[in-house]
Amino acid sequence: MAKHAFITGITGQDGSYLAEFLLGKGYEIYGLVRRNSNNPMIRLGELNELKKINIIYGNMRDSGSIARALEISKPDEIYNLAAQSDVGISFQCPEEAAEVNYYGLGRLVNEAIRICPHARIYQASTSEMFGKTDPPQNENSLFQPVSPYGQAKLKAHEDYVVGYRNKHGLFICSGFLFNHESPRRGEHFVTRKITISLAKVKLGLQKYFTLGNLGAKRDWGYAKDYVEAMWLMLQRDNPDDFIIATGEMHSVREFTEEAAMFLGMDIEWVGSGAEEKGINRKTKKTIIEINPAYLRPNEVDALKGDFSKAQRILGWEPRTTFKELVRLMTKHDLEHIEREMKLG
Ligand code: NAP
Ligand code: F7E
Repeated sequence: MAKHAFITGITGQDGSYLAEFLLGKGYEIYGLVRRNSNNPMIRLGELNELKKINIIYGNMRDSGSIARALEISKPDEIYNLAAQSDVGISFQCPEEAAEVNYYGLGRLVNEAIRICPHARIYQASTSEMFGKTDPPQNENSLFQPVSPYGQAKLKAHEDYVVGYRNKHGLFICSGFLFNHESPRRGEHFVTRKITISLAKVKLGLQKYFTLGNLGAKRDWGYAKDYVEAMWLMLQRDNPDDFIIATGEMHSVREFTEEAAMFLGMDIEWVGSGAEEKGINRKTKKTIIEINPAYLRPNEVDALKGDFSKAQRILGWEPRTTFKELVRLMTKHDLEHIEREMKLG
């Protein structure tokens, strides 16, 4: 009989890749979808097998809806991917970060203990929990989050992953995933913003765009590679926590240069601080400016994950290099925008 997987956050970037991956493994998929004023199925629409996914309306802020979803789905495995996942926005809406990212997991695990106590649970933890700790970060590194997002995720990990594993013997694992991107990444995250904006500059649809902190360094991997690690964690005999990363670190500036290079634009940086500009060396036109509105009240400077435990125990390793990731995202956005232009 097919195993049942219940995925919260199925309409997000990771949810869509995970659903695709688990369908390939023969799972029956149930996804929690919240009411939205627009079409929440945009990413899932890319999947040919969308009709095979059982959609259940609900919300991580509503225990009753979570209980109903668990009763309907009868899951063997639960993947908790739902979150207010935008770090910058979490400074402006800290209560939402706590409500969804911390209390949301609390509602889910408490209902799971009652309704499906044998279900195995994956929790989407994050490199943001390491915050100010110097790279490379591993499973034993100090947690020093600096944003309401990172703080809510850390408390969720401490109380409901480590806490409920010890107190209730729950099979629950945290994946400390470092930044992972794709053509399905939300358009406000810096990588996707860069690839879309540069493609529009290249096609003459806009003259320039603005960024915040060009010096921030991240460990960027490909989302499609990372969802397999979530599944692998739930196939083991015992629950445990794992870093999932590439072990490479690049700055926002480097990401921008690489994407521009793919589009045939060589960037020269002039000026400093808020006055810095990125200039197309050939045309001498400014294509990037700094907008202080994108600077955060508190920033995580540098993240680079040591994924050796996952490699050793799960047999997992990243398959896509930084260069390949930047190129596949930029190519996708260029072709997508060109297609839209042709359609008028
Ligand atoms: P995403 O694209 O922003 O997706 C978030 C999902 O959560 C969406 O499906 C969203 O629904 C749903 N959601 C938000 N609030 C909800 C609520 N109150 N009730 C029910 N659903 C709600 O995020 P992602 O990049 O796929 O990330 C997946 C998970 O991994 C998140 O928990 C994130 O914090 C974590 N994470 C991500 C990264 C990364 O680099 N991508 C790294 C580490 C950890 P709508 O579609 O309706 O908005
Ligand atoms: O920012 C800098 C910004 O918003 C990356 C989430 O998936 O990964 C993600 O969080 C860096 C930061 O991702 C702009 O200051 C510069 O230093 O793409 P981001 P994030 O904050 O790292 C972690 C692991 C998660 O768990 C989160 O859910 O880029 N930056 N200029 C900018 N960032 C944005 N968004 N926009 C800019 O214009």
